[in-house]
Amino acid sequence: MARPMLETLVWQDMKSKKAILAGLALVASQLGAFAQDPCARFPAGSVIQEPEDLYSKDGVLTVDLSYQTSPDETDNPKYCFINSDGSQSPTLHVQPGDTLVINLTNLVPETAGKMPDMPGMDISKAGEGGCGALNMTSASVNLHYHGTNTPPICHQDEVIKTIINTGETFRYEVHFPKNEPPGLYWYHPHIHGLATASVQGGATGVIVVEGIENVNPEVAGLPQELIVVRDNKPANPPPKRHGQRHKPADDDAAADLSVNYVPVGSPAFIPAEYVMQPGEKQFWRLVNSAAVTILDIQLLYDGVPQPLEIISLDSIALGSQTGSGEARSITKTDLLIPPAGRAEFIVTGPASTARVARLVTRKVDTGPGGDPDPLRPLFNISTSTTTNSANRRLPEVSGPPPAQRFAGLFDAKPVKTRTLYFSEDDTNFYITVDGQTPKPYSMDDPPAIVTTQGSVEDWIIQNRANENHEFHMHQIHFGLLQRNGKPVPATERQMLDTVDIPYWSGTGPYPSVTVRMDFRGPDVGDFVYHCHILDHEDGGMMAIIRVLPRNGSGSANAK
Ligand SMILES: [Cu+2]
Repeated sequence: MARPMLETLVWQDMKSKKAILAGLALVASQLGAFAQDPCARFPAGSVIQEPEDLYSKDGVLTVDLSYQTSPDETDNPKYCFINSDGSQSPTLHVQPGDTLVINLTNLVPETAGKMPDMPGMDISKAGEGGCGALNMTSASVNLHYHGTNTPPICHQDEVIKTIINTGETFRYEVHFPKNEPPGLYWYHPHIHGLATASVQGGATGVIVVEGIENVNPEVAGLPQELIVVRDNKPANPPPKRHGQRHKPADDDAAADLSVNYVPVGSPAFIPAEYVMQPGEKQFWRLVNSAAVTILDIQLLYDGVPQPLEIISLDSIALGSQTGSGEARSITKTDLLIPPAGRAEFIVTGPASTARVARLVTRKVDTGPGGDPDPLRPLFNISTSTTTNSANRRLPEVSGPPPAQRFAGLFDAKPVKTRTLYFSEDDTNFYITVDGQTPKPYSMDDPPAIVTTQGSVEDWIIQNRANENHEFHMHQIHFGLLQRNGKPVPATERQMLDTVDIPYWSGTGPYPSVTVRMDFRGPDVGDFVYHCHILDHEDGGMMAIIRVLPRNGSGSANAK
């Protein structure tokens, strides 16, 4: 869709070599700032840099991270995870079967944040049977290993009762299963009530489970580029729309974006900069680490949408888990990526004659009650015949595709069908099992759903609200069976961990997805599902599921 607003913007055109050098100088000058400000970010218009890469060795990756904060120029708090060498949000590379050890020290002072005020929340009970600290403060932190199929137990991927307070160090020892699908995952704080602030503050990073070239050999040997999109509070946010229902201005943004910590802020939307060889084929691995922003990415060369050859969504390579196990790809010219979603795709660089080449996110219609997500650029692409991506190439194929973690799921017989729905009123956000009474999540809630290990269930998830919501399941991926009651064609079947459900117009059937839940794996215990627009989650749109061990013995979470 053509948007006049974009055409009238003054785009930073850094196509000339001189401009690129100026961009690099900006980055260099920023290195000085990094020394003083732990959560320093790049200036607008900078060339995007990849985060530091850390690799496991002999089956273990050990990282010492500190959680820190500093104010941005409008006094909003930035948050960050700092490696012991001073780098921010390193990318953690592991192999299936590896152990990830994170010694996380919370250096955020208790006075840094504002304690959320949420109905139904009883902080004193948060520590019951707790893990780490017993009480939550405005500076509390923990980690969720988003998308990983790791155990929901203390010191692994447990977010309900894990609290790490100021001055404390907590040891995570997360065991990745041997059949963890190779792909893109991410880590972020998950303290109920503080999730939006910490994620919008920027405390998020990427986990790569290695080996995607064995799942889909098409990417073998290609240069890879990690693109981490985050959002943050704009300097002048539009009025909060929940319960208000006013029409936003066309270019209102509920949150500003950044790409690898290069801000793309309103109202100028100055894009970041990326350099590649003309016509070069690359494998882009994009994480939507935004707290509230739905992306609809599109690659435009002189206004013409370019093919995105999509290899993987939410860490599951297309075709790899949904039948024969044969990987496939699908080519699209735009792709909706919910907050927390990941997309890995092959692109071909622009010709050297291209005037303007850029990755944008298109306007998303989030509904009359939704946060505005306008059209805006992410980065411009410059071409250079001297840029070298050789050190970023994926390995060649080294073995057969790994075993399917979710084998046979689409042919399995569900033992139960449940209906859940998103709804909201002027104060709260809810996700409710149909038949139960809507209530905002409280940290001492009993499970809303109890099931048994070994079962397969179909869940119909409806949106009864006038804005989009994003269903996310912890611990397991689900198979997408239907949208609005219409089956997804077998050739388009996909496993996901986060899915967008469009808003309800107020009349007619509720928009819905039907997903197949797979509780056949080893993970039992209590974990959560929620909307991944994080201020909805902070506002109560979350609930607990309990998976009882199949033998009833409680000997849960064997690897
Ligand atoms: Cu939501």
